[in-house]
Amino acid sequence: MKRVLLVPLLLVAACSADAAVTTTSAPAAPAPTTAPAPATTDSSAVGAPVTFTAQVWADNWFSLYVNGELVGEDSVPITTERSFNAETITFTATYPLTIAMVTKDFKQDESGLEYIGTDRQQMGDGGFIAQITDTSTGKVVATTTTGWRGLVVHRAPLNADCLSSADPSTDCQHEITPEPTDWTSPTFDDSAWTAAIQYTAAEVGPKDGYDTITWSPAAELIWSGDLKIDNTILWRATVTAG
Ligand SMILES: [Ca+2]
Ligand SMILES: [Ca+2]
Repeated sequence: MKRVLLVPLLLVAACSADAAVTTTSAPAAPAPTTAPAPATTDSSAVGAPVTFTAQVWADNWFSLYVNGELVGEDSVPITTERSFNAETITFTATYPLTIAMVTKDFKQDESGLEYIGTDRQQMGDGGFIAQITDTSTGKVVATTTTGWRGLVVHRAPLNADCLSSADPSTDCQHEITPEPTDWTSPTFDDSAWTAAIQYTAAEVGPKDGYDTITWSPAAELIWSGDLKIDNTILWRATVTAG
């Protein structure tokens, strides 16, 4: 009787050993997932640093990040009335470039309106255009296009009937979306962001400074889906080669 019982016990032991081998080999599987990390690290280290110029015209204000670092911002404060001006920012970086920008249409407060309390009380509108030139080749390597992706983080007013309110700061509704963590980073996933919309010069009405720059034919005036209600937008674009 005892010999009969021993056989199944040995079989169980053998099976357990096999399972153990399979299990211990599993932790080795994550090894391939470490492969993308060096690729990302390499991308910012490979190649000699290049000097670029970024030319930007924004209604009304912008800041510019490259590969996760702030490289410049609009020198005219957004609180300046009619803060229309073009900027040229010089920076050094290595390809590929992850371009990230904040653009802001002026709003007097969370109502989204401007000239509050005057006969010009209104929704202001936005729009911007940018191009980046590789100074080692003189070529424009990036321009604003509908290939840029944006995330609207401030919308107001959500109720247009507050436009004529005597107290828009109370009556106008707004929506704020928190800025995602590390959204300027090359590794940030912006696949859920929405594609930029191209607008005509007639729609945006570009003003002072716009005509002082020779824009590439590829550079488009862009914004998100609503020039007036979308007040603050985060943008991302990638430049893979010089
Ligand atoms: Ca504006
Ligand atoms: Ca606005």
